[in-house]
Amino acid sequence: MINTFRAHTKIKPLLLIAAFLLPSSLLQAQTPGAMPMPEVTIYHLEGRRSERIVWLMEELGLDYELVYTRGNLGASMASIRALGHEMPMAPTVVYGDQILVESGAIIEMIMQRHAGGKLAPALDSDDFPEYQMWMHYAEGSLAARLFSDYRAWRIQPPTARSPLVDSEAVVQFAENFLADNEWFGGSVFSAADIMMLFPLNVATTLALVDVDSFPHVADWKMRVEARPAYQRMLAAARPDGMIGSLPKIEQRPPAGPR
Ligand SMILES: N[C@@H](CCC(=O)N[C@@H](CS)C(=O)NCC(=O)O)C(=O)O
Repeated sequence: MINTFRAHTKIKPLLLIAAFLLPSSLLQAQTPGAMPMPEVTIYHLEGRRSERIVWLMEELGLDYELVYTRGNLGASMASIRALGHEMPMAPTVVYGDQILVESGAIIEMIMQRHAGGKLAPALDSDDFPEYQMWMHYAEGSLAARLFSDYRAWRIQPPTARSPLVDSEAVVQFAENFLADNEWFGGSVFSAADIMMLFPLNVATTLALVDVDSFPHVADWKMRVEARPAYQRMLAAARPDGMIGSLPKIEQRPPAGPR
C-alpha cells in the first residue's frame, strides 16, 4: 500500500487572520525572499537522496506530501515511473503543476523561493562562496566519484590507487574542510550540510573509504543526525531503518599516495 504522509506547518492564529485581511503582496514583504508555496509532493525511496528534500522541508517548516511504499523500493519506484516523466529518479518532486528531478536543483529552488534567507550564509559573507561550492560538490564530484569507484571495484577489486581523483581523495577534501569549519556552510548549519550527508554516508556504509580515517566527518555526521528536523525526516521517510542496502566493497585500494 502506498504510504502518503502529509506534513503541515503549525500556522500561528494571528498569521492566519492576517492572511485573510492583508493583500498577498504585503504578506510577502514581511518575509523577504519568500514566495507563496504551491503544493509539493515528494516521491521518495527510503534511505535515498529524496531524504534531502524531506529534511529540507522539515528544517524550514514547510508543508509537503510524501509518497512511497513502506518497505518496498520497487513499488516506490513504480510510483515514480507512473508519473510518466522521462527521467524517473528519486527524488522526483511535483511542485505545483511541474515535475522536477535533481535534488540539488530542487533544494536551491526551494531555498531561493521559499526559505526567506534561512539555511544559507548571507550572500555577501565570506562563507557564501564555499557554501555554494559544497552544494554542488556533493553530487558533482563526491557522489560521482564514489559511485564510479563502486561500480568499477565491484567488477574488479582494485590493487592500487588510481592516479585520478578517487573516493578517498574526494572524502579527504571534505575532512580537511571540516577540520577548520564546523559546517559545510562555514559557521552555521546550512543546505550544504543537507546535500553532503547522503554521499558521505555512502562512502562509509559501502566501505569505499575507511571510516576511522575521517574523524571530522564522523563528528559532523553525529551533529547533523542529532538535529530534530533530521529525526523528524527519519520518522516520516525511513521509519524501518535502512532497507535494500547495496553490498559493501570487499577490497579497497591500499592506503597511500595516488
Ligand atoms: N543527481 C541526482 C541523482 C538521483 C538518483 O540517482 N537517485 C537514485 C536514488 S538515490 C535513483 O533514483 N536511483 C534509481 C535509478 O537510478 O534507477 C540527484 O541528486 O537527485
